[in-house]
Amino acid sequence: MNSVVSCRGIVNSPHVVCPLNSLQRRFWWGELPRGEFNSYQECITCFQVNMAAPSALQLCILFGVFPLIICDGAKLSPPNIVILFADDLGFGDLETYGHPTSVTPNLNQLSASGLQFMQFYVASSVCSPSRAALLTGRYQTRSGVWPGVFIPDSTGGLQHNEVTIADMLKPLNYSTAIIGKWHLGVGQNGEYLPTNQGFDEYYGIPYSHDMCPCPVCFYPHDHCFNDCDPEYASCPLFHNGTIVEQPTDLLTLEQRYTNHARNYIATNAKSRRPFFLYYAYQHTHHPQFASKAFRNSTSRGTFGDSLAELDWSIGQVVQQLKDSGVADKTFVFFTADNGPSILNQNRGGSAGLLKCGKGTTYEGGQRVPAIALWPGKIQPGRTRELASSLDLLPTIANLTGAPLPAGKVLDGVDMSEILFHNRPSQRETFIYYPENPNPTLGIFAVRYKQYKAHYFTRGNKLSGSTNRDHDCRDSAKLTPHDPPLLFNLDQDPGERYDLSADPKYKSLLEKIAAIKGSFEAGMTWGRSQINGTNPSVEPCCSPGCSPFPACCRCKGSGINFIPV
Ligand SMILES: [Ca+2]
Repeated sequence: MNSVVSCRGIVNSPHVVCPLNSLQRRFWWGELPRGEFNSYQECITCFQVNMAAPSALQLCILFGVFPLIICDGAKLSPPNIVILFADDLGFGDLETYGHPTSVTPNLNQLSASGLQFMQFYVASSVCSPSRAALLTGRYQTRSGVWPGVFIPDSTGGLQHNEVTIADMLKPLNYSTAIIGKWHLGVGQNGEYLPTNQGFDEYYGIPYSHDMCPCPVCFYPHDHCFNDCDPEYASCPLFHNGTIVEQPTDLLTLEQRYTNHARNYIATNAKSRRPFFLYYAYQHTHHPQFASKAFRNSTSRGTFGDSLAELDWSIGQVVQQLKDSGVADKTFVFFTADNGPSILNQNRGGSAGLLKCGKGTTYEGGQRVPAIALWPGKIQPGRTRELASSLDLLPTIANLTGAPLPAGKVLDGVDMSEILFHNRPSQRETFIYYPENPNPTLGIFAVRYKQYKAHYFTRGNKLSGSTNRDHDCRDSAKLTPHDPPLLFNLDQDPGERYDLSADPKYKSLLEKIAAIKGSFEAGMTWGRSQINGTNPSVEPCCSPGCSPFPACCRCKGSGINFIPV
């Protein structure tokens, strides 16, 4: 007996027959595959790609071995997930995005083997909210990770009732780990650390390495741009909930992070357990550091050296996936948390031809590099389809078969159409909130297809007090726009030529206003978790903390430290 079904993503296909017998249909549960199939093999392919890893039991039932489950569990297990997340890396910083002096052979290879996104957005132009949005698939305004970022003595953190990708995958027996920068709160007794947010293991510095009492610079014999220690960050290095080193030796940090990642991959691959690795690099955030092997290795200075070490590490991770025999069972996604810190000039990254950078809702603040890799599944190439870090959670849910978080409003959409079918994105819009949002002002800008409307603009010190573009400077105060500034990003990615006065765009502006109004009507602002501070929660300054950061004494804390 045959069943008429249709395949997800195949639009306008009249129908097709997927051969299911009555027993198979009786024991199938959940959504039936929809698609156009000429053979069993096509049907299998549809399942593997579109159904995103149905369980072994489901496949066995469908393809006729039920009730004897003799399928190869390794082949049918859901894919491993690896997210590689750079820090403050701009749209123009990689060779593969056009930078003339960066040295990134491994990212070049990643791009050549994978799908490179040209219009990929993060949900915020600063660290903590961007990370919250990636891990939850929800705007930071919902999860309460606003305004700004957590600092070491913040009392708050990502709330436990938020569902991270790690939380989502745990019921599927995934092993979950984060290496590197967490930046979603520590709290009293480490209550907000990753091991309380769905991750089995954590190894890293829980915030930016310039936030600790002793700021660091790089290269002992170079000019120090701030008061600094040349080789250490006084930040604590955590393994799970325990501080294992303080200050942290930056010269060996990336090597250790990378070894940890390689061992994690090898161990889980050997045990055939699916894993989720979230590797959130300290690179290339200011102040840049690198191990001795990468010092002065590029003509791009400290930023280039830091980027070169990041690139090396990514090559190591990809190589380990190959060495462990799981490269074709692993979905790898590389991106960055926000645009470049132009404040730091040539030590702060590049947005390429995009306008401004970190801390702003201009393109340079939130459009970042992104590359997806899954050998045999994702065809190499470039895409101009619109996508966001918000989309990773629903995409991973689809790939793994994990149920979406119950009772949560998601702002992401599944990217599978872009990744696997070279079809248009489900996403036509993108909403821009400022780095320091509040419910009174709300949305700053809206992208709809190739158009972007700015309702408010504001410069930011992170985009440079001396930036030649005065719109980016901190001196560019909050400015409302009515009608909103309107740019065609396909023609004008640098946001230079305002179209709003042209009457032919009147109906477009009305359409965008309706999108904005509808989104704001559906936005329930989560209670802010970033407002409270208490020095007693700062790990490195807590009484009795061991090892205590001997490089300096704590007085004040975090970014407001007072060096003594
Ligand atoms: Ca960042």
